[in-house]
Amino acid sequence: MSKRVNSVSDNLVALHNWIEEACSNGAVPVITGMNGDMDTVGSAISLAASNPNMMACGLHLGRISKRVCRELSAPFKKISDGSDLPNNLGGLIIVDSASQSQIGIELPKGVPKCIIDHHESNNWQLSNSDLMVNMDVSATTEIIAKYLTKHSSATLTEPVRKLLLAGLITDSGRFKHNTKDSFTTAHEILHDSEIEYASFVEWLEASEINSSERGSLVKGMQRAKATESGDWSIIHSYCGTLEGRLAGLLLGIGHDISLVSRSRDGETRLTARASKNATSQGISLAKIMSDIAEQIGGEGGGHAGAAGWTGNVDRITAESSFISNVAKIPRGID
Ligand SMILES: [Mn+2]
Repeated sequence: MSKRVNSVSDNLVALHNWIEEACSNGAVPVITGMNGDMDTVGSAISLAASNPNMMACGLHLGRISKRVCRELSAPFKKISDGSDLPNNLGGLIIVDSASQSQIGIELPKGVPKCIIDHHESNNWQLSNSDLMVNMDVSATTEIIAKYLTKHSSATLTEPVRKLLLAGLITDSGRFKHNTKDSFTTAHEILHDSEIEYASFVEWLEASEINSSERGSLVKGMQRAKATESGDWSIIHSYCGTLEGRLAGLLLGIGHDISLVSRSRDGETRLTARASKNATSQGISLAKIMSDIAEQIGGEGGGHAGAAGWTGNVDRITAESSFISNVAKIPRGID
């Protein structure tokens, strides 16, 4: 049986108690999702800053996280499997990951774990000593920001605030698909800080896309095809890199949904984005991606407006499955 608590402050108290206990028993790695996006990395490093027994670690740093960590000198340990974790473990915290496969390493057995996440659904198996903190927020850094504000305000240094804000800005698509509560969290992060918001956003979004990547995005746009699927319009394409970026660019054209696929070594990955209009009228990409996993195998999930799937079928089969799942959803009135 897992410990489940409901209200935000109960969740934060439970989290605090879990952390205190785990850190008194040994080292507590804070493990990131393998995509290494700014939300998972920002969450891990900020939370780890609240106790010397915690350390942020993970398989990979994404493009933005890598630059942000370098420029803020934020401590992050790269690991390649479970044997890279310390021996005297007091617990394991996993941030912003809906399943063990999303962190990409095998976790040691019998160690209490705490999952801090905001995905709609998850595949974690919890035991008695485990804790799940799942909140309906726009970014996991929001949960960490709420936790630090309440239980460890001294941890909110300028670099920690920047990491939290960076995670919130990127996961909410620069405050385009967040709940109104995110503004309160953003205010709490910025309140009493020296951060100048506009320059911070500019710094965060400074593009480091090289010319071959730009070429690949242009090709991806040239290959794009528009299709109607039931009540919905979809624009889809494929590329070899930066699928999320391409999906975002394609959605800007104005379709309900954008879909980008990528195939490599027999593995196909789908990345999709949906407009706010589409999600409020019935589209949940998270649900579609997990339905695809049930139908053709692999693993899928995410959020209503941004989700992904990975599996071992060819690109055409995966795309067709996505398109036919979309066709089944009636367009509702929001
Ligand atoms: Mn996230």
